[in-house]
Amino acid sequence: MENEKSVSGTDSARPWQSYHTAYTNAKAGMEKVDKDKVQRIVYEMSKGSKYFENEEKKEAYMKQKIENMRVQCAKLAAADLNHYQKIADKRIVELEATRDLSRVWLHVDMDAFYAAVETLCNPSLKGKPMAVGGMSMISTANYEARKFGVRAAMPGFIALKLCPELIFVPTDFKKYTHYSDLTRKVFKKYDPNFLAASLDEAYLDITSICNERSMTSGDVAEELRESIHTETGLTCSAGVAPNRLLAKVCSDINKPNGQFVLPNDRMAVMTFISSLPIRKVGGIGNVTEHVLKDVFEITTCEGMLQKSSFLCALFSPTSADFFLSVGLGLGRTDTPQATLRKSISNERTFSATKDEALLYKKLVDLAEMLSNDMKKEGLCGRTLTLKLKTSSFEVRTRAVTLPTYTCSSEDILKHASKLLKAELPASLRLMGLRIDSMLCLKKEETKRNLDLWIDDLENNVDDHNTVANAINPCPIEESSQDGWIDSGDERLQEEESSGVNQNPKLEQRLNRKNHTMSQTRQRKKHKTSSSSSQDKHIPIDMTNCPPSPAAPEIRIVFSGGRSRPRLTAGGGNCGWSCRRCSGMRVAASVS
Ligand code: DCP
Ligand code: MG
Repeated sequence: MENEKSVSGTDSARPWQSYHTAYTNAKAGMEKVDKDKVQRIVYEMSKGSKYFENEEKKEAYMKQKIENMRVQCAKLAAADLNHYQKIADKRIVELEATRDLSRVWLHVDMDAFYAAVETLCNPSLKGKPMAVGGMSMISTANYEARKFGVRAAMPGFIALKLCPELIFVPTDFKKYTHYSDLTRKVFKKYDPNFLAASLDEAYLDITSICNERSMTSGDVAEELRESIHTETGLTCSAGVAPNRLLAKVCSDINKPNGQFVLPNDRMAVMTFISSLPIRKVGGIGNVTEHVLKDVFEITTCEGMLQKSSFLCALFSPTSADFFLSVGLGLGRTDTPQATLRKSISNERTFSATKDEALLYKKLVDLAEMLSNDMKKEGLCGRTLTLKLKTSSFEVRTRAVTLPTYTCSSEDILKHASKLLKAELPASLRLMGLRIDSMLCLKKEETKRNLDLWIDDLENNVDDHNTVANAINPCPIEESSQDGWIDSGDERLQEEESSGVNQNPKLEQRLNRKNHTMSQTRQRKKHKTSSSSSQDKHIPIDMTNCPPSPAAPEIRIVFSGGRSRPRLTAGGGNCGWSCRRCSGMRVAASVS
C-alpha cells in the first residue's frame, strides 16, 4: 500500500511540488488555476521564512506519522484483518441503523463574504481582482482574484506576486458583523433555531418550512437566497441534504451564487458519497487526507468502507467510527434546540509586534467582541483561553478557570490581561480568546442539557472522550477568523483530532500469536484500549505544531455532591488546548 510520491512527491528539480500549505489548497473559484505555478511561487516566496520552517516541521511530523502507520499496517496478518473486518462489518450495520432521513438541512454560505461586503460599499471594485487584508495576511479574495490562485490566509505579498493587479482593502469587522446580522434575520424566518457557524455561514433545519408551505427543499433554498440578496445586496450559496455534514459539502458545489440539493434518499446519498474526495468533508484536513491516501490509498469517501478493516485495526474506535460514518454519508441531524454551544471564540492576525500597548489594545477589542457575542446569545462561560501565535509561528494557549460564570467584557479582559502579561515580552502575530464551559441564561432546556452534561462527566470521569468532548471542539484547519465558533458539527472536528491508535498495546495485539481470543475478550480489549489516554489522544492532525513533548493535563475537580466540575486545560501547541496536538492527560479529583 505504498504511494510514496504523494507525500514526498519528490522531484528534486521541482521541490515546490511537495510543498503543500494552506496557501496552496484550492477554494471555490480556483478550479482553473495553474496549480504548479502557484505552488512554485508560494514555495519560492516563503522559502527561508519562519513560516516555511514551521511547515517543514509539520511535514516531517506527518511523514513520520505515515511511516509509523505503514509499519503497523505491514504487521497485520490475514487473521488480524479478518478479525477487524468482522468488527468493521458489525459497526457499519450499527451505524447504518442510526441513519436518519427524516430531516432536511440547509447549509448557507455567503460568497467571498468580506470581499463582497467591501465591493457593495465601494462599487468601483466590481469586476477587479481584490483581496481583504494587507501585506502580512489576507482574509479573503474575490472570485476574480482567485483565478490567479489568490486565497484566504495567504500573505498579501505572495498574493501580489500571483496577481500584480490585486487591490487590497483593509478589514472592517463592524461592516461584516452588520451584514452578518442582516443575513441572520433572514435565516430566522426559515428556522428560528438556526445554527450560526461563523459570520457568513449557518445551518438551517428546513423540514418544517418545506412541509408547512408544501415547497420542495430546492425552492426553499432559492427563495432564501433571493431573500438574502434583497435584504443585503449580497449573494450566497446553499446546500441541501439529509444531514449537516452533507449539507455543508453541497453548499460548496455550485459556488458562487448557486445551490445543490441532495435528496433524502439512501441511494442518492451513497452515490454522492461514492466519488466524493475525502478532503471535501469537514473534519478531514491535510494530515488526515495524507495519512488516508498514503497509507491506505483512500481518496474517496467510499474508500473508507472498502478499507474498513484497516481503519478499525489502526485507528481508535472513535476515529474508525467517524471514518465509517463518512463512508456511509452520515452526519448530525439533531435539532438545534438540543445543542448546547460549548464555546465561543475569536482571533485576529496582525503584523508581528512586540509593542505591549498595541497588544493590550488588541486584547481589549477581542474581549469586547467576545462579550458581545456571548450577550447576543445569552451565554456565560467559565473557562477562558488566550491563544497567541509568536512571530516564529509557535502557537501558545493559556487557560484559566474564572471564579464565576461571566459574559462581562471587564471580567474577560481582567483575566485575559493576566494571562497575556505572563507571556510578555513576546513578538506576536496573532491573538485570540475563547470561552468554554457555557451556561445559557436564556433557555431553561439548556440548563437541563447542562445537567445531563454534568451527569455525563460524573459518570465518565475516566472516559477521556466524554471529558474532551465536554471541554472543547477542535478547530478546523483553515478556520476563518471567526471560524472557531462551534459549527454544530464539532463532533466531526473532534473526530479528526481523536487520533491514530498508536497504543503500544496495538503492537502487542498485532504480534499476538494466538488469534483465537474469544469475541468477548476481543471486544473488551477494543473498548479498554479506546479509553486509554494514549489511544485517544495521540494526534492525527496538527494545525501548527510538531508534537508536544509534555502532554498538558485537564483537571476535573468535583467539589462535592452534584455540583459543577471545574475543568482546566493546559495548552497544546496548535491552540485552544485541542486534543489534536496536546495529547491531553486527564485527571479527576473529588474535593
Ligand atoms: N476568513 C478569514 N480568514 C480565513 C478564511 C476566511 O478571515 N482564513 C473570513 C473572510 C471570509 C469569511 O471569513 O470572507 C468567510 O469565509 P469563507 O471560507 O466562507 O470564504 P468566503 O466567504 O470569503 O468565500 P467563499 O465562501 O465564497 O468561498
Ligand atoms: Mg463564504
